[in-house]
Amino acid sequence: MKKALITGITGQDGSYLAEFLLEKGYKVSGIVRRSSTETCERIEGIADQITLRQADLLDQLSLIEVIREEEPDEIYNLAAQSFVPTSWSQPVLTGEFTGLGVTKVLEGIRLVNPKIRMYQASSSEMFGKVQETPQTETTRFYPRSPYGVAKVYGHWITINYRESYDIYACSGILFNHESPRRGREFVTRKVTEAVAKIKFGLQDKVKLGNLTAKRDWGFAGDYVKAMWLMLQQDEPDDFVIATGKTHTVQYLVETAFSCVDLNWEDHVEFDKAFERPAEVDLLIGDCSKAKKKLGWEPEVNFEELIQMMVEADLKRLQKGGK
Ligand code: NAP
Ligand code: G4F
Repeated sequence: MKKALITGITGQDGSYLAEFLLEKGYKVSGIVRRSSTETCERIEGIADQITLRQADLLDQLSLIEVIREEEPDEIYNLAAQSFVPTSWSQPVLTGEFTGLGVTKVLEGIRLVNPKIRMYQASSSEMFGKVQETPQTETTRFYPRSPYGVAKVYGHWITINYRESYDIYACSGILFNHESPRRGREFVTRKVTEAVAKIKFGLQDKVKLGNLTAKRDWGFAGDYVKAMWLMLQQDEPDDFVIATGKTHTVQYLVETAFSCVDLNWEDHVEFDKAFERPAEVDLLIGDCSKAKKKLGWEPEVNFEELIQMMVEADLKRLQKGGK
């Protein structure tokens, strides 16, 4: 039985990946950081099938200890401060979690067992002010947020450990991916949750920032499969994972409101507070390499994704959920 260790198991991707690996027959363990409140909502359904270990990306020894005791074959490093606006208000913390945290995981592997395979959660935010369209594995990075800058560091340190120590480490450059488990502050979930509340008369307006930005949005459930595929190859490599289609935030809003037959213009207000000091205007990925080498393709399209998220939020509210 193969063993996998997931950092960020309580997050959106961590929860889908844990379910995917359990189905593949893995023994799955995950790192959680100490909290005074419960953070395991997304993994409640699999709680009895996984092992949770307390550690923190800021604490090198805690990572080494968990890696030594769990003896994983594969480590998926998904933990990060992942919300872009917070990276301006907490740039140092973001650098420490999202950037240096990667080195701490890699050091753990180097010291405990360099044969462990490692997946690093890189991001299309690294392309920022895009230098080429569509973006591929060779497109030059131009990050536009402290988060994007930290991810560039994490990306290159992963490649550096691969080349310096012959560690099987891969970096997945994943474009935006969403699901009903997406954090509520990200724009897709903010909109789908607002649509459900407006439909039930629980609120009337939703305040948003820039509606013209374009993103390549896919389904998180599809994207975790690509993470696993990257660690099953003969040689480690880096891959863009994307749908190859891009939409404006406004189109997202129109699509979500149309799921419940409401006119978005009656309910959306612009709020400058949600604009960013520097915006990423356009992201669209070319995942030809992943298609060819991993046999990976996205299965859920954008409209299906938004429909799935709106329906999940309606259902949750109907049940009187949080
Ligand atoms: P998420 O929902 O925000 O989850 C982040 C996870 O990291 C949570 O489990 C969080 O734990 C954990 N974490 C944060 N700081 C930590 C620390 N110091 N020590 C240990 N754990 C810590 O993010 P996601 O959407 O699943 O994304 C997963 C990864 O992919 C992230 O690295 C993100 O930057 C990257 N990524 C995401 C996307 C996307 O569109 N979703 C695209 C490209 C790359 P708590 O539950 O305790 O907060
Ligand atoms: O949903 P977002 O906050 O995601 P963003 O900034 O693209 O980052 C996500 O994707 C990255 C991959 O490219 C990940 F690495 C990262 O961890 C995260 O998962 O914002 C999307 C767009 C932006 O252009 C933003 O300006 O939506 C625009 N937007 C407009 N109004 C808003 C809002 N974003 C948020 N969060 N809230 C708004 O009210």
